[in-house]
Formats: sequence, structure tokens, C-alpha cells
Amino acid sequence: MAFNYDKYLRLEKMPTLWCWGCGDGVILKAFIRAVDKLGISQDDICVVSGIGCSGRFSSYVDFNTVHTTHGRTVAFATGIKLVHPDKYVVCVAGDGDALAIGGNHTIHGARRNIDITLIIINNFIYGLTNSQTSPTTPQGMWTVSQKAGNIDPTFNACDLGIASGASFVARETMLDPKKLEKIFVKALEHRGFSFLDIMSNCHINLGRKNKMQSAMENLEWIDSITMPKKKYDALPEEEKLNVFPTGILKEDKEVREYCDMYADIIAVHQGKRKVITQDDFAKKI
Ligand SMILES: Cc1ncc(C[n+]2csc(CCOP(=O)(O)OP(=O)(O)O)c2C)c(N)n1
Repeated sequence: MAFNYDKYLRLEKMPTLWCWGCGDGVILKAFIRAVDKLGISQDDICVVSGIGCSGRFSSYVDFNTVHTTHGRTVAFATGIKLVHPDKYVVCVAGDGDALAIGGNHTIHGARRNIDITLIIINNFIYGLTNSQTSPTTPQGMWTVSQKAGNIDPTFNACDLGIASGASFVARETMLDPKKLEKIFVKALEHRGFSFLDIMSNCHINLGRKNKMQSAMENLEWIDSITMPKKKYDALPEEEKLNVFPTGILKEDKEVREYCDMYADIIAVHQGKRKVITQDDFAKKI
């Protein structure tokens, strides 16, 4: 039987405002299937999105939702998660939202290892505002803010997630909806900060301005720059340049989650335990 998405969608908002063929729809559907697979009640999940094409995500799903300011998804989600540690809290942000204006929040959410799933919809460009350079725009591409070609070095989002301390880091693309669904299930199940670089197409504001004449050509380009981690690891170093490994890149179930640590603070103030000292973290330093 075909999957029934209607239960999870705000049908009055359909059709979406996304361009025809936009990968955001594929990601939305895979996310809904993952939530359904885990049997998460719509009342037990909160989706926080920022500003951008990706920001519209929260308007379309019938969960608790916050469509917040540009770059602030992780900040808002941190507050929500601390007040409701028993709920699933998910951020959906563009590459600009999560890595440029919101980069600082992303770093510190990951560092705290708070149990938030951050879905970065990485279309390599500022989509909504018509093609400004984002931190993930490949060097040499045309953007409206760098019409002579982008000279800014290209950011590897997952490297940032790993270095910042996220305990679950993965990359997938919208080319494989089944894999996407699986990675969303894993990320939602993971207790800690899940950092997901989900590559998507923007054939309107990136592709066609960079000699990719159709949506398909944009998808083929994404395919050409990605490779499963196992295959990537076997490549000689010089061939790894500009190739992005997909799959789970980091999974650490040992590191403590922030709401759990915050519960210790509450216990101190309730007189239920002694103050926290460096000894509590001795093994981690
Ligand atoms: C504080 C602030 N600065 C700038 C903007 C303008 N703005 C809206 S969306 C956006 C970038 C969107 O790009 P991205 O985050 O990559 O998301 P996409 O649209 O590609 O999904 C910008 C700069 C804004 N809304 N608020």
C-alpha cells in the first residue's frame, strides 16, 4: 500500500512553494517516513527551521513547529530541548543558515552534544535570495555575489560537525530517498547532537547558472562529487580532493548528552547531589 503522507502534512499549505524538481521535497518525504517508522507521535516532535527555501520545511509538517529567524535554529532548539528533554527536537537549516549566519550556534550546539537532530539541506547556494555564495559553494562557481567566480574555499560541513564535537555525523544526498530515510531514523534514534549534511539540488539558482542545463544535470553533478565512505577511504589522498564521503562518518554513544548533564545541575540545586566538579569529567579531559 502506498505510504500516506497526508497525516503528517499541513494540506492547506500544499502545494509547496518549492520550485518544481527541488530536492527539498524528497528530503521532506524521507523525513516523514522516518518519523512514521519510529512511531513518533506528532505531538512529541518539534521541527525548528530558519529562513530560506529550506526554512519552509517547518510550515509543511503537522508537528510542533517554529519557523524562526535566519541562522538561529540551533539556539531556539536548544531552549526547546532543555525545557522538553523528552521530546524529539529537529532543526532544518540551509547551508547558509546553518554554516554562515548560524555557524556559531551550530558549532556550540554540536560542542554541547545536546540531543538535537540538525538537518542541513545543503544546496551549495543561498537559494531563496537568488544565488549568493554560501560556505559550501564550490570554488570557481558563478554566484550573484561573485560573478567573476567564487574564490572562497569550499567548506566541508561534516568536518566542522566532527571537529565541533557532534556525536553523530553523517552525509547523504537526495539522490537516494531510501538511504535518506535510514539516516534520519538513525539520527533521530541517536541520543546526542546529530549533524546531517544532506546534499540537495538547486537547479534554478545554482545549476542553470553554472552550465547545468537541467535538474538532471544538477543531480548528476551531486552524484559526481559524492561517494560511499568505504570507497572514499580506499582512494589515494590526491583523489580525495573535492569528493565528499557519504554515510555515517562519526558515531560516539559514550559522550554525555547535555540535557542529562543539565539534570545534574538541577539535582545540585534540589540538594540531591553534590556540586559538579572536574572529577566528574576526569575521564573526558
Ligand atoms: C538576519 C537576516 N539576514 C539575511 C536575510 C536574508 N536571507 C534570507 S534567506 C537567506 C539565505 C538562504 O540560503 P540558505 O540558508 O542556504 O537556504 P536556502 O534558501 O538555500 O534553502 C538570506 C541571506 C534574512 N532573512 N535575515
